[in-house]
Amino acid sequence: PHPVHLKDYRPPEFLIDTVDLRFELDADRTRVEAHLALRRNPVATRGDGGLRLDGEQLELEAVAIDDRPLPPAEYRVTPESLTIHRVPDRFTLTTRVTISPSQNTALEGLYQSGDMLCTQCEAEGFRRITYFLDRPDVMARFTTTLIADAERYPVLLANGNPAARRTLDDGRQLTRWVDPFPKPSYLFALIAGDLSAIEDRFTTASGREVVLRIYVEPHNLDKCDHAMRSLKQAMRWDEERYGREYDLDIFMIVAVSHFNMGAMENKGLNVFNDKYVLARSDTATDQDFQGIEGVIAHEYFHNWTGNRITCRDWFQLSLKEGFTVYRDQEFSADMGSRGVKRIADVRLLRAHQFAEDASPMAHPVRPESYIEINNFYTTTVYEKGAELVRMQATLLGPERFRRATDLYFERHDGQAVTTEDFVRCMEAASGCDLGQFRRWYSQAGTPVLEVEGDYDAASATYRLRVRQHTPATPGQPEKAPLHLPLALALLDAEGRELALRLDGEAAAAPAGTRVLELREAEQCFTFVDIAEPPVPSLLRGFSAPVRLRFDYSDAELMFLMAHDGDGFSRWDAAQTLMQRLLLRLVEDPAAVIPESFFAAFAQALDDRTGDPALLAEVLTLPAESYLGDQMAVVDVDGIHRARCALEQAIGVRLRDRLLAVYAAHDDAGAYRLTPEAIGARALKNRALGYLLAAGDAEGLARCIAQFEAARNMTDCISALRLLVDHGGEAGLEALSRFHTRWSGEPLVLDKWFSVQATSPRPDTLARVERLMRNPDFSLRNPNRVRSLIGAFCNANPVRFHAADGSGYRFLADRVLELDPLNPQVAARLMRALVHWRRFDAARQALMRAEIERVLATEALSRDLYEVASRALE
Ligand code: HT7
Ligand code: ZN
Repeated sequence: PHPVHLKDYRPPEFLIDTVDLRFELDADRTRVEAHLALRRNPVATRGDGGLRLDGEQLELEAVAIDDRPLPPAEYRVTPESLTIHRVPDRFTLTTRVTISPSQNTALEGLYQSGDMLCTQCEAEGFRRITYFLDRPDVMARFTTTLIADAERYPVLLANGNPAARRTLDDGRQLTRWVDPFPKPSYLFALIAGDLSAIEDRFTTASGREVVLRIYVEPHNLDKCDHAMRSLKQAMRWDEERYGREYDLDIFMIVAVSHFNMGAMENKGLNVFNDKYVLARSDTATDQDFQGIEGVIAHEYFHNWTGNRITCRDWFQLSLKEGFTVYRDQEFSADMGSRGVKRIADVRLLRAHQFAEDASPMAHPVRPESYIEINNFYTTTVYEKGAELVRMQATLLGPERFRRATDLYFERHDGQAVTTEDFVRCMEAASGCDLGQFRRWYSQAGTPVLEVEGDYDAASATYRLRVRQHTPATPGQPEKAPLHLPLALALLDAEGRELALRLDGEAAAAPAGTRVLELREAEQCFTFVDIAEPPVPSLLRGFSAPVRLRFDYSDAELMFLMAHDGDGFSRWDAAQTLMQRLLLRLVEDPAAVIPESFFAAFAQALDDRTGDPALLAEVLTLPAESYLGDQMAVVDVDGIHRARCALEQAIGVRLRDRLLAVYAAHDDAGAYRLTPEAIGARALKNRALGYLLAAGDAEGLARCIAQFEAARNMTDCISALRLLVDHGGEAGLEALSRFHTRWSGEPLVLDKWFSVQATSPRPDTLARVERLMRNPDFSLRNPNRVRSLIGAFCNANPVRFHAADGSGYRFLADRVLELDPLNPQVAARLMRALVHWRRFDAARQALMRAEIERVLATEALSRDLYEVASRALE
């Protein structure tokens, strides 16, 4: 397979003004007739006079230009294209093809999910529906006519506003949708099914009425309220924070059970993995509810950042994804607890994006080449991309950032643009020079900031020396210094923030957080009038996506953990402290856990005034994978042992406090989804976790009682997980009861699979293999694949990395089985092996052998080939 390069981008030779699509829908054989109004692009260089359209897995029946049917000599069909040898400068092209949704297991293009038909076109799925210029810089106005059996598919949806509906003479139903906004083909969508909807209305800031509908299978109608609430909140928020109104008469969301990713922002018709729509307090956890709020908002926000203004080419993916993730993060921060949201986002970034940067898959936020674009929907493009927008917002400040986004929306509405266009707007509206900042888009890798602090009592100054460097990544051995905001405060002995004045400045800035701008490989900042040695609170709010090194003493970390006014930094201090202790225990299992650590933990547990959600985060040990990321060679077993030992020690030493915290936050009342109630559940379940890790009998009794009495899924699944990991027979009994109770709810069954797949019990792989044969398991459902195979390989390090290589063999076998069915999901699973160089020699050899075995297999998909081959680079 050949790579595509950013440097080869050329404007399209033809543009498409309008698209008229007519579908005769049938699960086995759907006919698609397309009328495209094409014209030569005046700004493109003229080619050989012909027209090449993308098309895959299409059976071509007829092709005509301006109604003249073309004989086969005038065109050529390959498995990937239709080329018409000679075309006029302006013409209408008609094609008729047939496709088979029921045979489409890749879930790209038009496919069957349960009993309904649905589409997924991003990035290049539209070419599996009809011949087209399937690239994002070709924006056209679409009209879609859907014809289908009225009983099987009473609901027929497409993008835009409804325009017609009638019954045909043969009894079939016809529905027409017109989308007045030009859009790229990847935003096309249609749905056909026997669906029910909840309906609401939204009045936009300028007074237009919009109908809102969420379509689901009828039995799920009672699980849509949270999604609808989230949608309305997102619509209001986008008006208030960005001045963005919705633009069609109707906004629709459809939940489908078979879906490769989370959701898709098709114009006016968002299609969702049902996991991100359906929630009732007894079936969905607090995390599920928060996930729905975030994803509903994310897809809605795409209407402006992605749809009205789209990407020129797929290298610019972060233009829409980075910005939209930033927007959804800020939305969720405003809806709930800002500090806790930031912690969750940074946890994700450090766990996945930093690891990606340290792997052979490392790439810049704007990649330079790809074989299969589906492999570049990565945490670097999404989450690091969001950090780049966040840093620009920090550097500009809120007012100038708002002016810059206003300019972006005004200047580029209706266009397909680049990340460069975005940065230009940031500069033009603010006067900031972001010349050096642009490097963040093209330079891969996680920068390291090494900071040293030096207090001089005689001159009452505090000097910070900051050095930055970025480790080499594949294909980028040399790195240049980056422009970044370093937010910090200096704290006095009571934890108060000092007023800061840099040497040479006329006046001190008010006490609080101050943002320094870094540009050089090494920079010094001298603060004056500092009466006593301060404790620096660095990288507040995680102001830049870097690894910070500062040689804090344990006592300083405990001080920050207790006193830092920035919630994020308080959590981060606790993480660093626990990480340090855990890594010491990995080196030396007999190392003594200092009394001061238990004291700090106890002090945190005793704090009844703070935000329980934040406290739950502070009291959470760093994940095994994150600890591994801090080691030169990941010691899988040592890390697991150390983490279990520390959990157990906390459970034993702080037993009474943990029981008290549990009792204080065990709310038997009605389920509420407030930040306080969510925080209380998180905290009590954290406390319970430590008690069970310590084998505490009373803790176990509480856990069993919680499982039996739970009326919400958060408490139920927390208890189930603890019982499976620590409860012996009680765990087996609980699993069986859980399965019986929830056998009719696929999303809840996914949890049942995951809990078993992520258990550190020694027999987990055997159990996972057994579960593969369970009648509820299917390789054709991506949610099920992720809940069993994905969970085992990505969230159970100690069992996946078993020293005998059984986990690696299991993964490679599953990937090879899955690849012919669904390459996108297979390639994603394969990523669990790409970090092979981080492990000891024996594991490296075993992982490498499995990657080689995959690569040696014939007829691999482009998706899987690219991941497997890059893994060995
Ligand atoms: N823009 C979407 C990305 C996407 C996708 C979604 C579902 C299935 C396959 C997909 N390929 C790419 C999702 C988003 O970021 O909003
Ligand atoms: Zn997105």
